[in-house]
Amino acid sequence: MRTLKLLIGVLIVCTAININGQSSKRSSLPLEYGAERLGKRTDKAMQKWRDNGFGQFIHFGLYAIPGGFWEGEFHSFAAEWMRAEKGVDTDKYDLLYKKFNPKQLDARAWAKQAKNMGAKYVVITTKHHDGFCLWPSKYTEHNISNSPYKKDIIKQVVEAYEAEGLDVILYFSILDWHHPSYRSKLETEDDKKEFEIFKEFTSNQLKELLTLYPSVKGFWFDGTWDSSWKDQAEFAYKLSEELRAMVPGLIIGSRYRADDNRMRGYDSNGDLMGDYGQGWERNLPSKIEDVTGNDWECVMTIPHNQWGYHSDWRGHVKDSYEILDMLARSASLDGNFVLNFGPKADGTIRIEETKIAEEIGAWMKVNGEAIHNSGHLNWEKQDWGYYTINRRTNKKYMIVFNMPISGKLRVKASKELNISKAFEIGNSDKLLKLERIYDHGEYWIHYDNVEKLKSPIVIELETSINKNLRKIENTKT
Ligand code: JFZ
Repeated sequence: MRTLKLLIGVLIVCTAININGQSSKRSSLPLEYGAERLGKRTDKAMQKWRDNGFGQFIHFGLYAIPGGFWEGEFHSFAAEWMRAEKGVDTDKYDLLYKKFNPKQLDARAWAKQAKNMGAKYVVITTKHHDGFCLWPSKYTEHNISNSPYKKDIIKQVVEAYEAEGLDVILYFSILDWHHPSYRSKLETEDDKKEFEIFKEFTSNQLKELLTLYPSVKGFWFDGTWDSSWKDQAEFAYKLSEELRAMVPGLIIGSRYRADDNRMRGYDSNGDLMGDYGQGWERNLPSKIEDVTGNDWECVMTIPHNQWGYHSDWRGHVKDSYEILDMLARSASLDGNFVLNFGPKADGTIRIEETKIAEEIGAWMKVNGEAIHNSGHLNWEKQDWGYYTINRRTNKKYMIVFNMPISGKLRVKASKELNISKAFEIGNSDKLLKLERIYDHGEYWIHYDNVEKLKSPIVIELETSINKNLRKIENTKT
């Protein structure tokens, strides 16, 4: 009897420890295919991705030919979705490959433009939902080598961008409207049989891409929302392991796969799957808590919602300052920002995008150090803009988008630091007036050129350890 009591007692204690142990970590349903890890990856490849900060997206494919108009009719929805639009004959659409001939494509010009814009990586569509491949895939006829253009576009892009020192990430849509074995739902035995064929095709294509372009840094997966794919937790997980083994350091975002319970993005325990949050599409977090301690990336269009080329951008089209604001906000919240370009069917980049790339580039040339390698500084946010801190140099920046008409900028630093100097980036000779509100870590910076201001400025702050802090803390009690 006594031993039984003892046993029960021990059991209760153990259970309590177990419960406590778990609750201090997270809710933890046992998952075979949940998050790969908790928290950020710490390896060099991921560090590089994080430090890159700013990328370019390219959506290029057959959809550039209709460019938002099907047989003369305007379609307002995303141009790259044309094949799925009402009234579009899919057989006719698929025959567009016979006209795909971007003769003026100059991948080196694209790469130079991206570099001058300040981008450090590119994400390029190898295959979008329409299934047309920009590389000569062995596994489908529906690829670039059967077009009049013939030449491998992915190879050109990889070579050109890498020659300019940019990293390349391959966009790949799992969803494939062209492949006969693709199914969105697996309702019958036949569906399941066909989808097995499709899974093998997908695996083959992904391995083919890494074999042909082993220098790429990752995959940007899309088209993973159908229930047929959500059923494939084990397959998808194992496939990603095979791909990671082929290219050490390979980066895969959270949009790739589902867990044991068909949850995507975050697994059933609420933990991020993949290496970074991929859910910030045309949308940005507003505070650091929103990103739950993970790496993340925002992908953004210049017009409202057009990724592929649309010849008639209607509605609000963002200007370069709006885009820079989003880029700065992303850096300030520890995320990457990727700006989309949709080249024309001839392979050139439209004038509106070129203008934006040049304007952003001009600003980045002066101020890029506040973006690249830079991340969150945990000082209380002020209405004038964003703080960033350079992870390499520890330099602190104020990216000022909303300069008050008074030119007076409030700064609430952490009490551990003194701000000793404030100056506009690249102008360290001309110190800005710095008013210190004694002992509160609070400052006012006076910017006296407000009427001449033409674009957002970056103010660099020099700080030193506040030696008086102990004294201050002691006098408080
Ligand atoms: C997808 C594609 O359908 C689209 O054509 C484009 O390639 C874009 C980058 O990705 O669209 C999505 C995917 C996910 C969300 C929204 C649009 N989402 O998670 O909100």
